[in-house]
Amino acid sequence: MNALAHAAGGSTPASLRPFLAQLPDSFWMPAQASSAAGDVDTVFYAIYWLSVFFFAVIVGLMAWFVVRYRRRGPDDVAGRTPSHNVALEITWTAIPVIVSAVLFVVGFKGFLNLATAPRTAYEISVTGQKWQWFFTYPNGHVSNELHVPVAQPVRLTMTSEDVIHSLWIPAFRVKKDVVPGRYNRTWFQAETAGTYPLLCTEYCGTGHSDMLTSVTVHEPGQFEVWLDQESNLLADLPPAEAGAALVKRNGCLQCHSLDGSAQIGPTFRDLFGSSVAIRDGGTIIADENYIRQSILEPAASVVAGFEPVMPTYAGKLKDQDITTIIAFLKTLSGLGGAEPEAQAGPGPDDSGNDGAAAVTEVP
Ligand code: HEC
Ligand SMILES: [Cu+2]
Repeated sequence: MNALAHAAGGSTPASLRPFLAQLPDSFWMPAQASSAAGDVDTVFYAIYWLSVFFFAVIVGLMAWFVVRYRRRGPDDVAGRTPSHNVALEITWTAIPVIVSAVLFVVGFKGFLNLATAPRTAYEISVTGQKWQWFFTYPNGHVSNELHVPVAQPVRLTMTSEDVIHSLWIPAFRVKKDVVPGRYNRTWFQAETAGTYPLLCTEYCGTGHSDMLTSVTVHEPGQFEVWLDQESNLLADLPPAEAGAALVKRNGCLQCHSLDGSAQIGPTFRDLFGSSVAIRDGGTIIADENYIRQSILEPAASVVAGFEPVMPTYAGKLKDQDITTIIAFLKTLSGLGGAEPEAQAGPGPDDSGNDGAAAVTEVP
């Protein structure tokens, strides 16, 4: 498979299309794809059928009494009715107490189970950040989609860079808040290989709903193969292609375009080597150091006309990654030597590109 397509392919909406139709789903519920899903659904359906039962009994009796004891004429006077019945009152207190106690015990056991990962669990760190997820595997590999082995407990240790997020994998019946300044944990054991949606259920900010990605459960033995391949994927590619893959994979394109149009952030087209107007006044030549600083400390020099909303990638992108991204950005302004036609026809927002290029290009 083409390596670039491979790197980008997983995040296409196509992999999320079977949102409700991957395994045989029930009327209410997505597929049960984890070891906890069956228990969670049992409690759900117990509460559901209990509610249906009592709804039918109470509303049915009410309707029947309305008809049966209706006033039949002007002379129909209400008779004396008992105001007290100890046996009846004990019954209608005891039954709900027993029912809720049973539900509490079953629910609490499930809650403890979901909160306590087996000691042998495979650990993946999760970081929520406006507006995407980062999953870090024990070998240091970082991905935007979650990949896990089948039939093996996986613990997620989760924190947030900014606001409260909430990680939800409906098919696993797993949901937990991801809070800045602390580590929350959850775990699951996926039972059925496949791809399932993973989303953020925190809806207090504009972009949480964009935090829709997927969890891929690999067949036995395939997870290690995947991790190995992905971790070495970039090392095997020419730097500019590896940079292109990283830019896609890290969500840069949510805010930056490649075609010259300004989005939430400035376009990458013809950025390298240009002179950038800074909000606090002055201009900076977009050389390697400027790009590196923009990625690690975005607030250090904010581009005029844009808001300082870019998240820092410090700790997420290694120096090697940044070097490949720079190599990719060079190809977008014709300075990497890969696209001579870009040099011939610079973009409309080109600002002194050619002059700066000669000064800043470093072999
Ligand atoms: C949430 C939106 C967002 C994401 C995601 C994002 N950026 Fe940005 N970026 C911005 C904004 C807004 C600016 C302009 C304001 C500033 O300089 O901080 C910017 C500025 C930049 C600049 C300076 C651009 C210039 O014209 O001078 C570079 C380089 C850059 N980003 C690279 C990246 C890379 C690489 C990634 C991915 C690893 C990325 N950005 C992810 C929003 C984003
Ligand atoms: Cu979120």
